[in-house]
Amino acid sequence: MIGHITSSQEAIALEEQYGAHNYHPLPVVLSKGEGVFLWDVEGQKYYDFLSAYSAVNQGHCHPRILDALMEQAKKLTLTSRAFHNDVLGSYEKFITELFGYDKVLPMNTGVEGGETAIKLCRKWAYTIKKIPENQAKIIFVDGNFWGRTLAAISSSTDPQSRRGFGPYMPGYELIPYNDLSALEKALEDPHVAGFMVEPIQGEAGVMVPYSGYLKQAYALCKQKNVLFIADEVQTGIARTGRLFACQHEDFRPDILILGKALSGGVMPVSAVLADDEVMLCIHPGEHGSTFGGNPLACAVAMAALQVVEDEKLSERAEKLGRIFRQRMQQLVDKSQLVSLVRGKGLLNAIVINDTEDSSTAWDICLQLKENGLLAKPTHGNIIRFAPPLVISEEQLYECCDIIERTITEFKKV
Ligand code: IF1
Repeated sequence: MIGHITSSQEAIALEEQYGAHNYHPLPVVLSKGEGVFLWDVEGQKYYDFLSAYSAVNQGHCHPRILDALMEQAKKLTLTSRAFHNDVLGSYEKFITELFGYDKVLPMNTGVEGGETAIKLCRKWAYTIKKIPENQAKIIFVDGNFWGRTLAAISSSTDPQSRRGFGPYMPGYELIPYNDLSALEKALEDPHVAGFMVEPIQGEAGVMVPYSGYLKQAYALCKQKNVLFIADEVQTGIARTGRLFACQHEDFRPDILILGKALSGGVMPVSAVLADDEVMLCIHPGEHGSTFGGNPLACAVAMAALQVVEDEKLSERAEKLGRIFRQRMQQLVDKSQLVSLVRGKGLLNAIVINDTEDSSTAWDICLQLKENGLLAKPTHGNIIRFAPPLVISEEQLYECCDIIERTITEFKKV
């Protein structure tokens, strides 16, 4: 095979030499994935507890999703939207009925979903709410993360994401997360068009708002004719124990953004769902992308969503997530090193009790890797644990044993 890698060391050296240095990965080089497992170049097997940031909820290389990919790939992969294709309409019907919206705007990456949602919100503001042109404001919360484009980092409160990339997108306002009075105050401004928020903040460290925050925030937005935009790129597709996380509080966001596991991790597929009043504010030629809604992505996404339904991945995430947090709570109770566990469904994190040295979480992840489990810290001393939702109960217990043993035996170097 062209450029066949024969050792992890060789792979890392090539990336160091020829690739941009925009990541600092854990020192492991993966070459095979199946279900909850990954294998490195040397054949070492690992449990995947990151799931590519919740993009492989259905497990690596799910056979039904791969079959859909290969079947469609042999027929037609891309037409652009200059022409119709014979898969898009069926996919649009399927996903809008599954999630309960009038329409979908198909894109590719999660951040394109966010950009699409903000364009829809602004267009709705000028067309329907009659906010003066170029005066629409979007409210975001501290700790938000919705991607790496200039519009996305313009709302970021994380210096690493934001610093050195100015000037920034105007028309944004930041308020504290999980603080309804701050939202109520911000909504007094008649030029506010939308409030965009992750139901659980993934990158910020699996920050779970208090029960009722999301629903009450939605109610405040409704009172002020402001669109509630849910960024469910990471929390959606069964990850938190529901098809999408807002369902925990029984409300429908005005705009729902999906990505990542929408394709089961086989290719970038994202989607923005909304009802006609919002969606029809964008007219032909005002938005889109070369690959948005391509037949390959549509076929893959339908299979990926069908797997979520048929394998009851939401119910599994709910049940196994409770078991996981119970086990981690036992660890919190007896270990000095872990101060708390938090999460919903199978999106969880532990907080490492070491404020001085933020490398402790990293060192623990290195040890977890040696013990056969792959995870990565988010900001500071927080380790996110998010296995594929197809993990079995026995495998989950085995992984809890690995985590407990690693933490208990951990010695700072
Ligand atoms: C990286 C973080 C996670 C997301 C939410 C939109 C997007 C993401 C809630 C954009 C993407 C990815 C990006 C990836 C690592 C990962 C990540 F660490 F960056 F922050 F998951 F937490 N909304 N998150 O989490 O989707 O355009 O990437 O498809 O940039 O390193 P995307």
